[in-house]
Amino acid sequence: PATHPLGATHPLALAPVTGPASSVDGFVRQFLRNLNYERGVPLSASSVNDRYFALAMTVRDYLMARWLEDLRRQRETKPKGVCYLSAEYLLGRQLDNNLLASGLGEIATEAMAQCGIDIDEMRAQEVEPGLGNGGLGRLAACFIDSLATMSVPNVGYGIRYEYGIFRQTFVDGQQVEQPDAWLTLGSPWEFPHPEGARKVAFGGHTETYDDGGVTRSRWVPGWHVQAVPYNYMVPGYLNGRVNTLRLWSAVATDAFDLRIFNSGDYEEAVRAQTFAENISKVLYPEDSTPQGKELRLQQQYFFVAASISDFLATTLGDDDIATLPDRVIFQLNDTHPVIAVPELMRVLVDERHLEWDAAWEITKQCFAYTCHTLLPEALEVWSVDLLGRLLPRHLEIIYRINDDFLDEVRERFGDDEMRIRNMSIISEFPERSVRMAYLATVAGSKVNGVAELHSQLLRDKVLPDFNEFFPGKFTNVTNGITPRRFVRLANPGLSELITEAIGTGWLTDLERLRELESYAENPDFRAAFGEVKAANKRRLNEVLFERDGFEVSDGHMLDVMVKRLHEYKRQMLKVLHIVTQYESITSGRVEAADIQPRTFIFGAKAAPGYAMAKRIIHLVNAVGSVVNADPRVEGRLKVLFPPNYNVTLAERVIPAADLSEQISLAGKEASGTGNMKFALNGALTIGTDDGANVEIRELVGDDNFFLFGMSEPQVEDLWAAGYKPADFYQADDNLRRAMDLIASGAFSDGDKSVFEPIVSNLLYDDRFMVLADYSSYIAAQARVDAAYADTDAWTRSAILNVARCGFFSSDRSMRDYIDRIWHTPPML
Ligand code: NBX
Repeated sequence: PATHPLGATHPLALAPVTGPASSVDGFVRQFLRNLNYERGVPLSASSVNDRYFALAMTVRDYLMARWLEDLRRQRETKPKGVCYLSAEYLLGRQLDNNLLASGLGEIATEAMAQCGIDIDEMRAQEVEPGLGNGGLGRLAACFIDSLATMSVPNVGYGIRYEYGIFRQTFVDGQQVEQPDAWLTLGSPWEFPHPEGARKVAFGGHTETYDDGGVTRSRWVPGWHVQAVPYNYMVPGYLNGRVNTLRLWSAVATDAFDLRIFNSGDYEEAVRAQTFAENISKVLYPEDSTPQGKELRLQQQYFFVAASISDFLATTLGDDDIATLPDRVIFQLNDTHPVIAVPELMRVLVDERHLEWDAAWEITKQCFAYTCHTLLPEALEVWSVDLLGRLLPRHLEIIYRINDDFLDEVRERFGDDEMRIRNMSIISEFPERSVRMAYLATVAGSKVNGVAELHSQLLRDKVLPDFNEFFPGKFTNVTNGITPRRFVRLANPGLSELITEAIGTGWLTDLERLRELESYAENPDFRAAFGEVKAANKRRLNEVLFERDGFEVSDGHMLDVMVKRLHEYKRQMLKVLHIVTQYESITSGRVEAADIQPRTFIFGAKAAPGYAMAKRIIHLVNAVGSVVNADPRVEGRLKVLFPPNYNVTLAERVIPAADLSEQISLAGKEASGTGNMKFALNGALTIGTDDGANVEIRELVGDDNFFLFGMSEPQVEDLWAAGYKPADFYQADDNLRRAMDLIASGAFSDGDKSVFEPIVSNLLYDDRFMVLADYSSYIAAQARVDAAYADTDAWTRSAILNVARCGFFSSDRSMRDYIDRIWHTPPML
């Protein structure tokens, strides 16, 4: 019998197309087959969506044999794999990514041309799956790309939200959220498997029972939902590997449904169905500030319970449960999936009847935890009341874990009640609740921060008692980004230039960018590099004109700040800089001709309930309207705020940028990953000594980085000394003028009340010390202006940024996780 990867035993059942046989003719044939037989339309009557689907399916077909082959080999060789548990995956568009990974880009373009189809129109048809808020979700997407590229067995587990991150629009400069109905036209990339559904329980009560002389606990749930898996291919870059992303969708169970339906209560039946399906309905748009909502806990438990059950059923199968740590490591992407810890304990103890201690030994080896924050308000807690209602058995298990843990603490440190209180997984104030980060730390084999500084602060400031108690548990893995999407796809011009200079290996070995260092001294290379940047600006202008009607000025420095709107990230500092420039020119103290022409680009969504963030968005738009309409600064200052910043827009904006704004208060940004994307695309950074900025600056050198602001220890000292922002306002004329201009109503048609809360907050509270860092920031911006005037020297620095940032490949991050945390060798 044939041993074709598709498993065909009949010679005629061989796959129609496979990798090596790929040709333009073959691609056209398969495309038309998909259009006719899968979409059910002839080419002549096909819609753009039909053609997009048929194209995507054709790419899928090429990857399919590899996918099945990888799954078969994994079943056979039983390697240890990584199950990445993440409530968010901010994937971005898939078509180009999958064309690149499969090496089909040129063939597909030619095949479409032969069919009279513009492949760019196909690209534009794809709605990006925005199943994440920002950095944390995008990091997960980069990591699964790298694992596939490195041939490491991995399943990414998450939630198939029907609505992703909201679509942002502006009405009179204010954010208005629209639902992101990304599935309306269907998605060609997903494979639903209703037969693989897992049943997830909620509510009810617990009881003990006698099991042949052994007293056991069990959970008697109150209700269930079905978790239906949708599989997505995660192809490695040109290596013939395809991993899996498995996202769960909630549907009502038949039983639940039918019972009520048969009782004649139609409305109640439909209500029950709606209730169940709400669980995967929408992504929570809060980034960094958890809301403690019941539905959110339902989402968390829903996807981790389904994932663990799925792994045990489909991968561990009948193998001895004690071998679980040899087969899997569950990586917890922040605390959102931490309920997986008591869930695995419940399965091991209640269902598989392991002794508690044996189960705990297994569980500890199977988890590791990544923390992505330092903000105390971002550390997730669940009230015992809510948790006990929704997951009563899990609450009991958490109490037992805590009791055992605190016993150990007492054994080591004696009855140090203060320490016990501080380390307890259960906190008593302001209400009795479970500290999920503590639970993750106690259970995880390792705990990591996401940049050197962050990991250090985690050890020293956030979890010092745990660091003392668990020596060696804490480690750092600095974040990274995938160079396939964020350099090769986003910046084809630069990619070509790099490949011409140093050959092709750099995309999977990003440290090789070092070889570009000598090219920084080559005038021809600098000229070509400058031309690529100029071309990227034109590409951006096209998109901004098309999507937002913006007219962009030529020859401007592009100064870009794109990231979620959060006070700690300090978009307000950027606003104060712009207002200062504007005020100093319009008041005649500075000649417009004396400053570098700049276009400021913002991109930022605010959580819908975050009032201050929304006000800041309003202010940015208001400043933009006034500045852009004022002839006195025409050709010198421009402010653009395209709405709905997302991965697709990032891919256009970042390669065009000259200046990358990374200006958080030191000690607040865990890492940042946008900072890495900008540097690798040849922007210079103006930034604080925060997150991964620290490592970027160390690598690119002080001459190629604009550092400003207080260091983290200086921030601490100023707090300790008693920070009075008004003193800074009084002491700095420029700052006073900028603040006064905002307060005067100059950007709100004379209405002083509109932005008063922003001004007051800065003057009398200013948690993130915007005013304290203002003068240092303005001085750094003057250095930026001076440096930009020497175009050639600027370009040289930009090239050195690219050459020296290979460290920030997510392939390197994955290697660090593998070596220090996972111990999962690649499959050969
Ligand atoms: O994670 C971000 C950090 O702020 C960045 O510094 C870091 O680079 C990035 C990747 O490590 N955190 C983040 O994006 N958090 C969330 O998105 C988030 C989402 C939901 C939620 C809490 C946080 N409930």
